[in-house]
Amino acid sequence: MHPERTLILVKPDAIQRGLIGDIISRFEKKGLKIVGMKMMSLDEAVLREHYAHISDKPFFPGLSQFMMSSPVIAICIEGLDCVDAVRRITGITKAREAEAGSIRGDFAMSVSCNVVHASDSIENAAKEVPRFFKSDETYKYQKSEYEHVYAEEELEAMGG
Ligand code: IDP
Ligand code: MG
Repeated sequence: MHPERTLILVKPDAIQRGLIGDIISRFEKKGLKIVGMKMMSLDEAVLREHYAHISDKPFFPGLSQFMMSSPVIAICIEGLDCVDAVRRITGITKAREAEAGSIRGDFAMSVSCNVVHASDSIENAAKEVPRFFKSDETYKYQKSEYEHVYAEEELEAMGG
């Protein structure tokens, strides 16, 4: 039971399709805290780094073009064990097979245009948040709904 931060990118297909609000709303309604959010354009250098694990795949140039086809919305989210929680509500990569109720399951059909990125592990989240957010672009604040989102011992694990 640990407080964590994770990175979301609302991808260009979601920007084009008017899904920004719906996607952010899913994270808010889950009880997660948004601690950073901005629109930004990605370049090849950041995409090569961010997608290093797939940069040798034949689909990588197309994926890169897609990710640069419009700005994205970067969101830093905080919550108890939230890396895993956010991956669960994101759904699997191939969106047309993603579980109904997940963001990809409800909003997308493609393996590539799958509306959101979410960090896949605590280690990667720790690298990805600073890749997209300078230290003064994320915030610490009290969220009054927390007393209804978490139990006492969970609030203590969150640091009060
Ligand atoms: P993830 O986003 O579910 O973590 P990754 O395997 O890390 O999936 O791949 C990163 C992104 O690369 C995917 O979200 C998707 O946009 C794209 N991608 C992954 N596999 C394919 C593929 O087979 N064809 C085209 N694009 C892909
Ligand atoms: Mg991934």
